[in-house]
Amino acid sequence: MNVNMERKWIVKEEGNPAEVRKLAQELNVDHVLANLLVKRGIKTFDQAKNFFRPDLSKLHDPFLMKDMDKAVERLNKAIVNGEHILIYGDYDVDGTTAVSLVYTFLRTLTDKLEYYIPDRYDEGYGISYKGIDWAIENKYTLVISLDCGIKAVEKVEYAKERGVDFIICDHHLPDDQLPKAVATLDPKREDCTYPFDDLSGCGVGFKLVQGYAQKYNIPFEKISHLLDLVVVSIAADLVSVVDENRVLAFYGLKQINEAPRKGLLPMIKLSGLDKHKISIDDIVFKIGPRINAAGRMESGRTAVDLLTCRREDDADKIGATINEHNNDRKNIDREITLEAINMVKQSPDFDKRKSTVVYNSQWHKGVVGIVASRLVEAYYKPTIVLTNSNGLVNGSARSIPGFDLYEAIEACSDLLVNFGGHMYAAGLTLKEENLQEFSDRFESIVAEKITKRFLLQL
Ligand SMILES: [Mn+2]
Repeated sequence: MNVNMERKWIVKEEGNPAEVRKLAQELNVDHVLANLLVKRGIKTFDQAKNFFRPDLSKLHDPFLMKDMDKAVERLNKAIVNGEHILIYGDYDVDGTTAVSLVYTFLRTLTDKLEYYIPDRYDEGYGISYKGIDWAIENKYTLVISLDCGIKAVEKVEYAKERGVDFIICDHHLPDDQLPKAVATLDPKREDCTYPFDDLSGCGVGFKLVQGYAQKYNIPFEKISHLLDLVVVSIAADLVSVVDENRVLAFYGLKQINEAPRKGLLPMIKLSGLDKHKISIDDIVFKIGPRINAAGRMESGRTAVDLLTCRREDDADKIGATINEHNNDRKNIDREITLEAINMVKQSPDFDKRKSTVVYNSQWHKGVVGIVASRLVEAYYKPTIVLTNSNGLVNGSARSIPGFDLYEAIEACSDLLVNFGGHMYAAGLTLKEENLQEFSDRFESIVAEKITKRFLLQL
C-alpha cells in the first residue's frame, strides 16, 4: 500500500536566542534542551518546573468556568429531590469515558441514574430527538450531556418545553447561538474566561465533578481515582498535553499504573501491555482503539458498561466481546481498504484528481473512517469513503495537514442531508442521486483551494 509515501517535515522555528540563553542558565541545562522548551512556550524557571513536575495544585479552579455555579446547583437540586438524571454522551472514546466518569461519581450520590449513548448509525453524532424522547418517556428531568450538545440549540429547546433540563459539558467550538441549557460548560465559549480551553470532553466532565466536590466538601482524594478515564480521553482525543491537561494526564497515568479501574483491566490484558508501565502511546494505539471498537461494531453503551463495571469477572466478559469486535473490525477494514485502493487505481483520472472519493453500498459502515485514514496515508489527498445505510449514502472524510476539509464539505451543503465534524475529520450523509454532483463539486473545491504547500512534490 506504500504508494510514493513521502512525508513533509515541518520543523518548528528555533526559539528566540536570548530566551534560550536565559532559560539554559536558569535551569542549568544544555542549550538544546532549553531551545526545545522555549519552542513549547516554556520560558521561565517556574514554567519549567510545572512542566516537569506536574502538581495537582496547578489544576484551575472549576468555578472559573462560565456557568459552573449554575451547573453544580442544578445537579445538587436533582440529587436532593430524587430526580431521574440521564447522562448522555457520544459513542467515541472521549464521550464514553466522560459518561463513565460522571456516572461513576454520581452513583455514589444517587441511584436514580442512567446513561444513554446514541446509536452511531441510527441517531448519529450528538444529541438526538430519539434520545430526548426516551428521556421524556422514562421520566428523566435532567440530562447531563458530555462531549456534545453545544450546537443542539433546537433539541435543547424541544427538551425544555417538555420539562427536561440540560447541563451541557462540551469542548467543541460553539456557533453564534448557544443552547438554552440550565448551564453550558464549554471553555471555548467566547464569554468563558477559563484559563485553558483545550480540555477534552471528559476533562470538562471532570471539572463538573470537581466543582461539585469542591462546593459540597467532598475531598479531592475521593475523586482523583477518576483521572484514569481523563488520561484515556486526553490520549484518544489528541488534545494537547500542556497546561492543565499535562497535570490531568500525569496523575491519570499514575492512577492507571497503580490502581486502574476494573473495566480497564481486560483492555490492558488483551492489549498485551505491561501492567504498571502503561504510557500515553499505549493508550493512543492499544487501549483507545479497543474502546472505540465497541462503538463501531456494536454500541458505545458496551464501552460504558465495561468502564463502569464493578466486578472483575463481568469486566472480563465484556472486555472479551469488545476485543472480538476489534479483531473483526481489523479484518474488515483490511479487506475494504484493498477494495477501495483498487477502485481508486482503476479510476481514469486518478493522477489528476486532488481528492479521493469512493463509494460502495456494501461496505461496513463501522470502518469507513479508518479506511479513509488509510487512503489518506496511501495517496495523501483529502478523502471521503462512503457506503449505504438505511437508503442513504453516508460516510467519513479525512484530510491532510493544513487543509480545511470541513469548509470544503460545507460548500456542498445544499447537496447533503447532514454533515458534521471539524477541519480534519467529518461525517456526511446524502441522497444517492446527488452523489455524482457532490463528488465533482468536492473535487473542484479541493482542486481550487489546495495549494502546493499542502501537497507533496511527487
Ligand atoms: Mn471530544
